[in-house]
Amino acid sequence: MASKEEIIAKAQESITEFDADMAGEAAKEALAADIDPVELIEKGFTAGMQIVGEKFEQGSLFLPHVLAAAEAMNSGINVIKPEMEKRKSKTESKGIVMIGTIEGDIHSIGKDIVSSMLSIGGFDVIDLGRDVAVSTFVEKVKEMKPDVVASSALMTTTMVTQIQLEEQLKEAGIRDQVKTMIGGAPCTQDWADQIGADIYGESATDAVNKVKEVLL
Ligand code: B12
Repeated sequence: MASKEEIIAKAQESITEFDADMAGEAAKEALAADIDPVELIEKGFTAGMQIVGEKFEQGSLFLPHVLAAAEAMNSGINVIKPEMEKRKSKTESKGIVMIGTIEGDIHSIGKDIVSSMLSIGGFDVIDLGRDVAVSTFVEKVKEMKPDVVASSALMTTTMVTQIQLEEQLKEAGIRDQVKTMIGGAPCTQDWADQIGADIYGESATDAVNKVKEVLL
């Protein structure tokens, strides 16, 4: 049987080789070898996507490659999702987190990972999907009263819309009833401070730790 390092390397390679079948296989092998799904995602799939992202930025890979890498990532994650669900804390819900990718932005991979990790961490997660209108965030917060509303932004052009979310929650008179969390590659703690968001999460693990700090 392949070692843990080999399986994680295979997961990474499946993304950089845009190979959805290989990603599924690596995920199955990881489950069989009892490798922590969180580690497989972070050190395998996400690390692979980072390499693809860098090559895309340097101009040595193009959009179809990125799309194929994203598909490979999804097929790997789909294999381990049921296992992650099983590991979900069986204790009472630690709180409700509503999450979505902000209006105008269709990047969903990072948001999906954050959402899975929060769910494993024992939170009830309401995932609104991607390209979620600010008005939808606000309506859903009114209706479902989550403890945290989290927005993901992967582009400098869409992170500015996180300001509108802060403002529209204030206009609706519900800003003090919910904590706001932001994340996604261009976001920083500075940005969170500037726009008045309560929590900034750098990664999925960081998001879970910070939500725990604030709510528990
Ligand atoms: C994959 C990808 C795509 C895929 C997305 C598939 C999908 N279903 O998500 C596709 C091919 C569809 C795509 C499309 C586009 N993309 Co694109 N894409 C990427 C790429 C390569 C990787 C992003 C990714 O998934 N990373 C892996 C995940 C795991 O990491 P992550 O998202 O950062 O998430 C982690 C943390 O940030 C954090 N996190 C994420 N969300 C949240 C939320 C919260 C609340 C918290 C706490 C934490 C958190 O936790 C996650 C896990 O640890 C990046 C490059 C890069 N280096 O980021 C470009 C990038 C984001 N894309 C870019 C662009 C320009 C586009 C397009 C406009 C391209 C085009 N010309 O058509 C379109 C966007 C259209 C739109 N309206 O949104 C630019 C954005 C530049 C900018 N303005 O800032 C980037 C930076 C590439 C570049 N340098 O040009 N893209």
